[in-house]
Amino acid sequence: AKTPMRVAVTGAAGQIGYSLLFRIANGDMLGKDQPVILQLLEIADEKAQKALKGVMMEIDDCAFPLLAGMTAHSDPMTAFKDADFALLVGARPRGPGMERKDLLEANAQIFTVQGKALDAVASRNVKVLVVGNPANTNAYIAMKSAPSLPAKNFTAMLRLDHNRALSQVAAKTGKPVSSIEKLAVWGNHSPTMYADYRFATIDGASVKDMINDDAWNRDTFLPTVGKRGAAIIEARGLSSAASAANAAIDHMHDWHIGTNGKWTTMGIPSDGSYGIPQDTMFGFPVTVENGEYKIVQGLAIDEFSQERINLTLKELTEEREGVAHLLKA
Ligand code: NAX
Repeated sequence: AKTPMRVAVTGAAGQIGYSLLFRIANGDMLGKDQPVILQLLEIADEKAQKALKGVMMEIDDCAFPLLAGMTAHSDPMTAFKDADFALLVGARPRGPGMERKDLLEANAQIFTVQGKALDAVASRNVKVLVVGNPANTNAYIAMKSAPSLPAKNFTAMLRLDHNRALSQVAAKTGKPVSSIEKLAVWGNHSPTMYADYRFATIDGASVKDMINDDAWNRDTFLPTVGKRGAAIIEARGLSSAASAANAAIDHMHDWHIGTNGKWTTMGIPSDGSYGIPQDTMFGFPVTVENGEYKIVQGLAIDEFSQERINLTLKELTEEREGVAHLLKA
């Protein structure tokens, strides 16, 4: 039998946690032959810790054959100890009257502390996924706070946007989601993200030619994908949770297992590709092999796409500048 892998999850008693943990313990993330140990972090607050205990009771009651251990934590230094994977889901939500700047700063503090803790105690090969918003900038901060870990170990979740784009393209073309290849989402996990089906194919045929409607792309597709989170809050009264958990599972699964030559989207520190400044945590089309992602190179960027990429990059640059003073301290 395989040695158990340690999976740390923050915000474990939250909405996304409630969908995510059961799927990890069920083997959906690392494979049906891979035992896991869950190391769950919540804030020290008594109510949160009690809620976490309740979730753990339910996980116990599933009697998952792959679950080799499970611990509750309020300190990232113990929660991240020897972690092979870290899913940073917990974040500070925007409170009433809170400015974007305050939100960025509150989260910058959380992700500085967690980045330092990962740096100190996690496996040197830890694969980190930041889900908590603003996800790209939080991932950037954690990465910068963990100088002894390779920068490439830090990623941000764009997979929900990617999956949303897939399902919109499937609906528009009337083809199954599973037949769509070479789709990608560029940039920030925010309404500025640029979902790009210019290179996508279905059974080898060009999706762009099949749809052949630039107005639909600009006026329907991009706003639908970009504002999907808001549409779900409006409909459900709560933000997306099961679909977010599913995307986190997909992201980590593909990073660990590989994509078999197929494209997916990950938010990763830029290596300068496509003119995105080094270290910017940016959604790129990637393939994954042997646990290493690689940016798909050589894609033509037309004028419309360049404008979109510039817009989402500008937002990320502003977020990064907004927290720069905290990283120097
Ligand atoms: P919830 O508010 O239900 O849960 C968050 C949990 O995190 C709470 O239990 C809270 O106590 C905990 N928490 C807060 N600060 C913490 C800290 N410093 N250490 C450990 N735990 C901490 O939110 P939920 O709906 O689960 O969403 C979690 C995050 O995901 C939010 O920031 C949300 O904006 C973000 N999302 C990101 C998405 C993406 O695609 N990247 C999509 C879904 C989601 O909106």
